[in-house]
Amino acid sequence: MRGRLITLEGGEGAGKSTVLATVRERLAARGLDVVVTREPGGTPLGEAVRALVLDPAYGPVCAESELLLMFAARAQLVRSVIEPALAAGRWVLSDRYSDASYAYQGGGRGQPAARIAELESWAAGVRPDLTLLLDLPVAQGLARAGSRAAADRIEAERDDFFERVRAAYRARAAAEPQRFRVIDAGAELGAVQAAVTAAIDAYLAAQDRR
Ligand code: Z5A
Repeated sequence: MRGRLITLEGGEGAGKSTVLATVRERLAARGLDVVVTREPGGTPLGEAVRALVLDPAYGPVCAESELLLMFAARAQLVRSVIEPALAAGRWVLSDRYSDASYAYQGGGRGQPAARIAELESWAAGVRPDLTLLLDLPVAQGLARAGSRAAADRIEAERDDFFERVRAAYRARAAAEPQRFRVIDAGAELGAVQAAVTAAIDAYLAAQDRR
């Protein structure tokens, strides 16, 4: 039986990396064989693209280049990691995926959604089965992210850019409620982890009924 692709999405400092372990453990406890990856990245080529696209030394980068680089990394990841894993019945958990392109390059940079959808269909070809959107106010996320190391090229954007990113994510979640679960990521960590666990358990229960 084909595996499932679960993605974690959200703005800066939303807590994706922090809750990823919770999701992985929940899936593994059910005996599922889980492959964890991230975007951009997850392959040697993708990690090289990540280093390029986040390095402030290359800025300013035009929106078209940024979008194509994200999909170059994604195409490689799908063909060499995601699709083989799904075909083998494994479950894939990805820290960001194509919704990030709609949010950052679409909402943030103004690239048309139709263009991104065409790239998604052609270059990626695999859509997530379940997406957990960790949503929190921009200022709160930036405060969390700001307490870490130096900002990368995209983290250095202005607040209005991140407001557009958040709005684009929320619009996608509203448009596809069957795929998205919106988690209040502004809550304290225990509450966020409990909400994430509940969302995963509900999804697994629904899979069992199929
Ligand atoms: N990008 C793009 O533009 N287009 C695309 O198609 C894709 C990506 C795929 C790299 O992503 C960048 O690429 C990203 C989008 C762009 N933009 N930037 N910059 P990334 O996911 O690797 O980088 P990130 O978004 O900067 O991740 P992040 O800031 O590390 O966010 P996070 O993983 O969601 O957060 P975290 O590391 O788990 O938590 C941040 C801090 O908050 C940390 O100190 C935690 O201990 C703390 N935290 C977490 N949860 C809580 C709660 N609940 N309470 C209190 N503190 C908390």
